[in-house]
Amino acid sequence: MYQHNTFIKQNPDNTTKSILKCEENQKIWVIGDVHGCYQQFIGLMKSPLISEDDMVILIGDIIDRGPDSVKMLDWAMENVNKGGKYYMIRGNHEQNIIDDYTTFVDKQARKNNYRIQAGEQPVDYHEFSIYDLRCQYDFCEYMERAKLLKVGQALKYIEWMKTLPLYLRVQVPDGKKFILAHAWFEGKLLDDGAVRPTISDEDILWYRDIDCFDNLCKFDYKPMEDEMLIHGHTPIPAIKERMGKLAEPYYREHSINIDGGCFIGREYCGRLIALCLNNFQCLYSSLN
Ligand SMILES: [Mn+2]
Repeated sequence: MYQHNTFIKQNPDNTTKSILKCEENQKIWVIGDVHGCYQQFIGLMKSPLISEDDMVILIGDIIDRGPDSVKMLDWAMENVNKGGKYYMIRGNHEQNIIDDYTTFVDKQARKNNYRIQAGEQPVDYHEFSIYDLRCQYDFCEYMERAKLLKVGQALKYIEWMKTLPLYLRVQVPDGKKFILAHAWFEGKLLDDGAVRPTISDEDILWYRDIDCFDNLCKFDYKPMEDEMLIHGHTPIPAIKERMGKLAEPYYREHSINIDGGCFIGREYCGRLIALCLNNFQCLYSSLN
């Protein structure tokens, strides 16, 4: 079941006017789905091509599948939105945990109400096992591995994930604008320069442009023409025409997929991608 109540609305009209701009000498790098591949991510960040003043934006899904979800979360909480260098948008994997937690709290709060009505003491459900969150992916296993065994210990991560926006607009010095969203975006540019999404929050996080045979399919949704869409979500090595080739960004007319499928490993053609929006230069993780 999908919960919409936890989504961030940029404002009551659901429009976004703000655009993240970089300085003349600054570059903007966008990083594809990291999925717990902390080593590859840190390796990529050490590249001399990413200068100290550049901006780095993570496209969502930093957790699950790969080996180091909790390390990646600790890193992101420490760095994202601090000092204007690192930014991140929300992926469907972050959303899943937010939803699992919301469902859990609703249920436990209801049970506590019954207890109170029956004259019993409410229980502190944050003391419950992390597995009571019934995560759809493998977040609980990663928490257990990091010896974070109680729901309460996941709370700081979940609250932080709730602060991540669903999409971001950015602009490079030559004036080119981009929309960054985890899976897809379709929107309308309004007269006052604001953008309003014309697809659901769910589609922004989940939409896939390949069919069940891994063929690219026609868009149900057209990306905006004035602001190129940068997205992740669908591992490029899974796209039929790219199978057997080391992952590189997938360019379409108004969109670029940068999910290199890092977690599947290099032997299956996965690697982490960093794309520079100023000049479309690419960097790749080199670890297995
Ligand atoms: Mn992903």
